[in-house]
Order: sequence, then C-alpha cells, then structure tokens
Amino acid sequence: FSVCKPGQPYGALVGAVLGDCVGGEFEGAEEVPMENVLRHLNGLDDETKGDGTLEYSDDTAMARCVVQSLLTRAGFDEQDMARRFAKEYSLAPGRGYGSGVIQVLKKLSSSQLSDVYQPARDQFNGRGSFGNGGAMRVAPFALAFPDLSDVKKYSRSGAMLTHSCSLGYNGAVLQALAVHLSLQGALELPAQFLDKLISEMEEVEDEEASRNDARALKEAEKPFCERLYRLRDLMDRSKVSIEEVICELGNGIAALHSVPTAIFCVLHCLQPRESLPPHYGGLERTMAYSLALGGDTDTIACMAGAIAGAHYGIEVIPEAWMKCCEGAKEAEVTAQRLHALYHQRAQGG
Ligand code: R7I
Ligand code: MG
Ligand code: MG
Repeated sequence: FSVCKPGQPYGALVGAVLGDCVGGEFEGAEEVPMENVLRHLNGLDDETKGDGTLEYSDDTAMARCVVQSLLTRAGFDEQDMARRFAKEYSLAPGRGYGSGVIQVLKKLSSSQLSDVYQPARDQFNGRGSFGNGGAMRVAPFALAFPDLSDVKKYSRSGAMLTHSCSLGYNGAVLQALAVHLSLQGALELPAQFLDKLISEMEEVEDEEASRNDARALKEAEKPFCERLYRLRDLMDRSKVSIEEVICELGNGIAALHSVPTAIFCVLHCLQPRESLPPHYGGLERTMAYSLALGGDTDTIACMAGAIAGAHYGIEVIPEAWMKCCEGAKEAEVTAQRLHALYHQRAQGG
C-alpha cells in the first residue's frame, strides 16, 4: 500500500460531514439553480452566524457510530456497531432517517436479538433495502484498514447491518473503494482511478447474490459496473449538462442512483468549470456541483465530500465552513485516531 499525505484522512471525514451539513438545505429539491447554491455557500462566510448552525443528519450520525465502534473495538465488531446505531437512533430519532431503516434500528435495540443482520434481511418483503444508507456512512472503513480486501469485506458487512440487498451494500463497497483509493493519491490519474474501480466492481458484482438481486430488480447484469461505464462516457464528453448527469447516473436515494453520481461530481470538478466561481478550489467546486444536482443532496455531497476531502486534504477546507457545520471539528479529531488504527494495522500490530 502507499502512504497518504498528512491532512488527507482528516479531509475525508470532515469532507463527508460538510457535505451532509451544507447539502441538507436542498435535500429533495427537484431543481436547484446554481445561483441558489452559491448564495447558500457564500452565506457560510457570514461571521454573525453561530458555530455549528448547520446540523448534520442521519448520514453523519451513523458515520459517527461507525467511527466510535471501530475505535473502541480496534476493528469491526458487528454487535457493537449495531448497538451503537440503535442507541443513536433512540437518542436522536429526528435526524432524517430513511423511512424503511427506522424499522431496522428499532429491532436492533431489542435485547432478544440473536442475529444482528436479521432485521435488515426482513426489509422490503425479504429482499432488503437498496437505499444509500450503507454507502453514506462508509468512509471510516476506508480510513481504518490498509488492505483493500479488508476495506471491501468490512464495508460490506457494516452496510449489511441495515442494507441486505446487494444493490445497497455493493454501493457501500464502491464508495469505500473510492475513498480508499483517493487517500492513496489515485485521483492524480483519474482515468486509471476509474479503471481500478471498474475492475474491482466487476469482481464484487460477479457474486451470485449480486447477480440474483440485479435480475430480480430488472437491472443490468452488473448494475454498478454499468453505471461506471456510463460515468466514463460522460467524462469523455467535452460538455455535460446537469440534466444529462441526472438522466444517466441519477440523484436519488438508491445507492445505485447516488454513489456513481457522487464519484462523477468529484471527477468532474477536478478542474475549473465555467459554471463555478474561478476562485473556488476543488473541494468547494465538488460541494457546489453536488448540491446543484438536487435530489438526495445531503448524501451525494456527503459521499463526494469524503472522496474529494481524501484527495485535497483538510488544509483546503475553508475555516468558515468548518465553524458552521455541526460535527466538523469532532470529525477532524476522530479521523486522527482512526488513522492511528490504520498505522497499527499496516505495521501488523
Ligand atoms: O437507505 P436509507 O438509510 O436512507 C438513506 C437516505 C439518505 O438520503 C439519508 O440522508 C436519508 O434521508 O435517507 O433508508 P431506507 O429506508 O433503507 O431506504 C431509503 C428509501 O429507499 C426507502 O424509504 C424506500 O423509499 C427506498 N427503498 C426501497 N423501495 C422499494 N424497494 C429502499 N429499498 C427499497 C426496496 O427494496
Ligand atoms: Mg441525511
Ligand atoms: Mg440524504
């Protein structure tokens, strides 16, 4: 494995929190003019606003549980993580959770539960959820484990605590891979980054369970791979409209309609774009662009923020943004501790 630059792991977790907090403003909006996005983002510089005025949602609430569980157990422990999800929900149920996952979180708090994966399997007539709730909280897995195979294995299991449909948990695997590769500097070569994601997902989606789910839901044979190929076509075009991105990749609450989209936002914003202010750096461009897509903006910006934050590092994050977003400072501290876990594992400790 290669080693990442100092500020990057912090950038990944903080980027995710910022995306969730700033994206909440437009969640569910069908059309979001770029001028509204820029007005919202400019407003963050307003000194008169208090600290943490933009609250985080379920995306960050669950990611915090993942971080705390990985740190406390020094690795993945499904019982502990499930307990933390349930407890967090019972303490703060109003963070905007998906309407289905609430049932899982309630069942997970039962002391009689013998299999923590069972409530997720019961969702949606036994097929499990394909929502993006597994993917939105997955970044800490990418930070904690040095081996790609561990990142894949544990991000999948972590997602399956609430999302047992392969179109849900494979989205989490894809997002974790993107953050992990970005931490290693893979976005310096965007075409190879995408090739690597495709070759990994070709293998992931080759599994029988994935093939069965894809068939049952009338999706392509390998749905995430198919989207990644579409993403590559979009990147090759000289001009792409917001409408085309939404049409080809989606902006919805399903992992399939949001994880590839978040990856596209990052890749598209690696360079300056006409529609975005020239003084914006790459992370700010990624945030603004993600919000302008509308739909599941908090989650798409959260996932794009994690990948972009891993690439650009924490140094480029505007201080004013750090201040307004609830949980951003805390994410910086916990990312440091997670990164220590990574080093411990990398050294075989
Ligand atoms: O995936 P999940 O945790 O929701 C995450 C989203 C993020 O945008 C958050 O910011 C928050 O707003 O919610 O929650 P789920 O309830 O598992 O899935 C979300 C929604 O996807 C469900 O409420 C359904 O509308 C839809 N969905 C399905 N619909 C039909 N059949 C997910 N799986 C299915 C399915 O199998
Ligand atoms: Mg949310
Ligand atoms: Mg959302």
